[in-house]
Order: sequence, then C-alpha cells, then structure tokens
Amino acid sequence: MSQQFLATMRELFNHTLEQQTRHQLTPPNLTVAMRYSLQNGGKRLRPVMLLTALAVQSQDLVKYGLKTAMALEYIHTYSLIHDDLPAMDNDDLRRGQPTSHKKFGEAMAILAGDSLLTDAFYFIANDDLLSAEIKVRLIDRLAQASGSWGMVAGQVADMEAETQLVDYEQLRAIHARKTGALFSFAIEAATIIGQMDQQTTKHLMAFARHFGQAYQIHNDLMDVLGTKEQTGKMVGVDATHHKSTYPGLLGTEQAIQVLQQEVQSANAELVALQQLNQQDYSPLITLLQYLEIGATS
Ligand code: GRG
Repeated sequence: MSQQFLATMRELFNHTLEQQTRHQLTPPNLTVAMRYSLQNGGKRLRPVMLLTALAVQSQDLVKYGLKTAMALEYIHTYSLIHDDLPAMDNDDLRRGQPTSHKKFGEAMAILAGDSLLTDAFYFIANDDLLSAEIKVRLIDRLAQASGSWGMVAGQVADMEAETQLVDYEQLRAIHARKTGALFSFAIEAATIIGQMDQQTTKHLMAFARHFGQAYQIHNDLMDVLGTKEQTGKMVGVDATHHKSTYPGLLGTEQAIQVLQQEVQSANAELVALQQLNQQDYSPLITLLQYLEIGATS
C-alpha cells in the first residue's frame, strides 16, 4: 500500500518534471544534456520524500510542494554530473549509462550542471502557489543546504579526506553535509510549506538526519558488496580513490550494524510522530526500505 503511495508521488513528480523540461527556451544542445541527466533513471528519493511528508499531513498540500521538489531534484542532478567529472570522481557510468561528460563532453557537462543549479532557484522564486515569505525561506534553506555551508562544503571535506585520516565523528560530519543536507532540505521544505508545528518539525528533521547518514552508509556498502548491475556504476572505486568510507573505517560488519541503528532511529522518530499526531506515517517509513542491503531502486 505504502509502496503504491510512493509510486504515485514519483509519477506525479515525473509528470511535472516532464512538462517543465519539455518547454524550456534553452539552446537545444543544453536542453538535451540537462534532460539526459534529469530523465535517465533517478530514484527521485528527495522529491518523493518532500511530497510524501506533505501528503502525510494532508493530500491537499502535495501540489504546493511540486516546484520545490523540482528545484531539489535539479540540484541533486547537478551535483551528480559535477561529481562524475574527471576533476572529481572521474566516473564513466551513472545509472548504468555513460556519465554526462562521457556523452556530451566535459564543457557541456559542466554547463548542464551550472544550469540545473541556477534554474532550481528560478522554480521556487516563480512558484505562484506559495507566498513570498515562504519562497524566501525555501530559497534561503536550499541555498544553505546546497552551497558552501552544505553539500559543496561536504564535497570539499570528502575530497580532502582522501589524503587525510578521518575519525568516525569527522566522517559523520562530512556526510551530514555532502549527502545529508539535501535529504534534510526535502523534509524541512515540507515543514515550511505545510507550516508544521515545532514538535512535528523536530521529529521529522531528526528522521531526515538519520536517513541521510544511513543513505551514505548504504551507498558505501554497495560499493563494496554490490555489483555494477545493482548500482548502475563501477563498484570498488572508493578504495581506488582512497575515499574515507564507513566500511573502510569500521569494517563491513560494523558498518552494517551502524546502518541498521540509523534506520531504527529514523523509524523511531516516525513512530513517535504517529503517536503524537495520530496520523499515518507509513509512507515515510516505507522509504526506509531503500536502505536495505541490496536495495537499489
Ligand atoms: C559536485 C558540488 C558537488 C557535490 C557532489 C552528492 C554528491 C556531492 C556527490 C555524489 C556522491 C555520492 C555517490 C554520494 C552518496 C549518496 C548519493 C548522493 C547517492 C546518489 O543519490 P541517489 O541514489 O541517485 O539518490 P539517483 O541516481 O537515484 O538520483
């Protein structure tokens, strides 16, 4: 039932995205490169999380989250394109397909990423369904989550950790920003748009923080335990790139344990909310299934 619910949110999101990207007045080659990365099999976890958090509060709220969900997926997509570039992870495959720079060349990949990053803020600024006050808060929070206080800061720290030894707390701090910040924004945006109360916001934000850490541990573990077919990218590359990872630091067994603890903590926040608000949070609980070892889509 909840899986079905998540699928409905994903379809609604995909439909909205398709409408928007089809009508852009953008140079054709740039549109093709942007659409290639936007439309080639992303799981849509962040937008689905945002829309689902709204839907749990009230189905009527979902439409108010669509443009912000698009902005979030645009920023996530830009981050993947740039992360794959030769100057960063130098990956040839993403989602089982050639990466953007392999397909379109490095310059176009950089520019497609630049456009996705910039256009994200346009979507929120031009959302006719939201008040000016809410839009400014969303733009502020998204800028903080993605820029030099958030994802980019995490990416820099991750890069620097390739040549330094980091401890467990430092690793968590890196991934709270690199991977966690966009998941936190997904939930925070829902709390802002849905004007949720303080207690609900507190529990949901804690859920997002645990989810973000768990997502990174899962990602690291799949690089060690998964196959190219499961992950859609080359595996075993973290060790080759001297990345600081959870299995690298803790060993595989303990990394799995920490992953399970994070999933349990995320789950506990939603169970607490169910009791507090007498609402059904099971669609968000179902999102945690993505964090089972072997789960890829
Ligand atoms: C280049 C500024 C800049 C930042 C890059 C997020 C990131 C920062 C790099 C990606 C590295 C990575 C593989 C992180 C692990 C978590 C993660 C973001 C995985 C990919 O996200 P999914 O699984 O991707 O949601 P899909 O393909 O479903 O969209």
